[in-house]
Amino acid sequence: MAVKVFGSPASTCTGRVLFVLEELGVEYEIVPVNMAAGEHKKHPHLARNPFGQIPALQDGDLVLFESRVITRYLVRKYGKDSGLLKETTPEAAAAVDQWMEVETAQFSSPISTLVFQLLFLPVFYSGTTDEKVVEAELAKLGKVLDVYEARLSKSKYLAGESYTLADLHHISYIHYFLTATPHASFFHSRPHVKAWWEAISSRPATAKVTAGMSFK
Ligand code: GS8
Repeated sequence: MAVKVFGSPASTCTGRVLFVLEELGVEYEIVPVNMAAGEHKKHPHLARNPFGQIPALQDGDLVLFESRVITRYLVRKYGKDSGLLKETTPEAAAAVDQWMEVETAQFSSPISTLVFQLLFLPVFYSGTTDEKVVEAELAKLGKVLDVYEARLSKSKYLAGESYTLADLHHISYIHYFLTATPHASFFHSRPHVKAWWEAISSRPATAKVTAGMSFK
């Protein structure tokens, strides 16, 4: 039976789950949750995610929420040998854990705020971008990307020489940041970050999912 993903292919967090399913070649079905109609805040979705957010995953009797937890589950269940978590030695696994944590703790906040201010707010909520917030978050993102530039000058991917979930977790927001904001130079002006993005965005699994990630 195919795995069910409750969400929307255009959503950043749903995308995170779809990238892994495509990487692993796991059969899946997307069950749309109509956020405009508030379906995410109602039964039956609240039984899947009590916080009323997308995505959620159903695999047989198991129901899970939190996209970064779902990705790890999928690798452990369907892709032990994929190298996406490098659970071969404690040291290799720690490198993946460290950069996954950096994505959550350092990278996600500024880039998601920027994508919200520059794309979601004007497009969905007819709001006005707050330029002061944009300026402050761009400064924070720049500092994070300086650390990435230094790291990626030493290894091709964040956790070493092979692609892992640490890289994959970044894709959704970078995709929207580059396609829907005027600040692509933040990534393109840092040569190692640029090469890293080119490597991860050109993977067939990435390209297949990002083709469906658009709000236009
Ligand atoms: C965040 C989910 C989330 O913010 C995860 O799964 O990684 N930490 C969680 N989902 C957004 C859509 S962005 O893809 C959402 O459901 N927003 C509606 C809301 O919060 O009401």
